[in-house]
Amino acid sequence: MNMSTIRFRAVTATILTAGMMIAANAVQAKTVNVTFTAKETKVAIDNKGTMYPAWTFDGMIPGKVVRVTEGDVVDFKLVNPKTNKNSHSIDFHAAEVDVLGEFAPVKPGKTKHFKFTAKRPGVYMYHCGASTMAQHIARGMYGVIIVDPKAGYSKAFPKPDREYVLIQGQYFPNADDKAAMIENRGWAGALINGKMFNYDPVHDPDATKVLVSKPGERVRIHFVNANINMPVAFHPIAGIWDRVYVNGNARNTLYDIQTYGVPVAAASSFDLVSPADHATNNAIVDHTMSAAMRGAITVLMNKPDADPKMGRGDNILIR
Ligand SMILES: [Cu+2]
Repeated sequence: MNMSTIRFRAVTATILTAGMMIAANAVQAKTVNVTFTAKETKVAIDNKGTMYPAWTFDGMIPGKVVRVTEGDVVDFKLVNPKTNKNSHSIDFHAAEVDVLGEFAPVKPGKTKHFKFTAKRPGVYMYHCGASTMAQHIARGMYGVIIVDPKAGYSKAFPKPDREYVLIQGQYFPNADDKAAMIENRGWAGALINGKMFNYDPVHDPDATKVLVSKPGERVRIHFVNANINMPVAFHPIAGIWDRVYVNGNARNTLYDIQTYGVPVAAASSFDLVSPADHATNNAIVDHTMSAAMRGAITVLMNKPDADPKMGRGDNILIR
């Protein structure tokens, strides 16, 4: 057997292996059914229960967490009940489709149905894109879709001990002033998962929830900037980001970062590993002071008796 034969055989083997891998992945890929119902309804935007005339997906700010695996087909339906006053739409940043097709506005009484394949792993914003978009996002129509890599966890992308979703938005008390939203005037609060100081009993006596982990655990925060006009300076007070996965993708990993800038409509994943030998606390903030002091502070308590259910399964976005 001469060298060119060996090379030919090696190439053939590689092609066969690649073909088998594609076949295996095709079997694994699944269809995930997701339905959102647009709801124009009042929701609490602080821990006191101050009500706001929101526009939402399914009555919640943010909408539900959508989680799929790279290669999956998302079979999506948007229902806009005829009781609503406005058209609404969906814009999944994880979808590569037609802005005038899949993402087109849906009138009250109509339903939109389409499919897309989540081809690229990462953490992506979704939002309503109906006009005026600034108002539809400011009033609460946004959320996150996580596309886990089909390769799974690895040394380059270690399995976290806990995961949390934090989505930041801007609160405009005058829900009808579209010009103010576009020009960034009059915003009065920074919402974390829909509420100012949602997980910060230090600054808000009405706050009852915090994030928790055990000392030394790897905590992965999936962070989305759903602001209208403000970039976010994402920083863990009393800690350092062990890794930042830009866009939530391990191909884009940064190490040992104090503060990472997240532009509007972007998302990234952040690993924090607390000291293993004693209990500590972190305050995860938008270090932009106008946002921090208006609500963008989240307490993470790292203590031995941390609730094992927190930061796992359905408890990654704490309502
Ligand atoms: Cu909308």
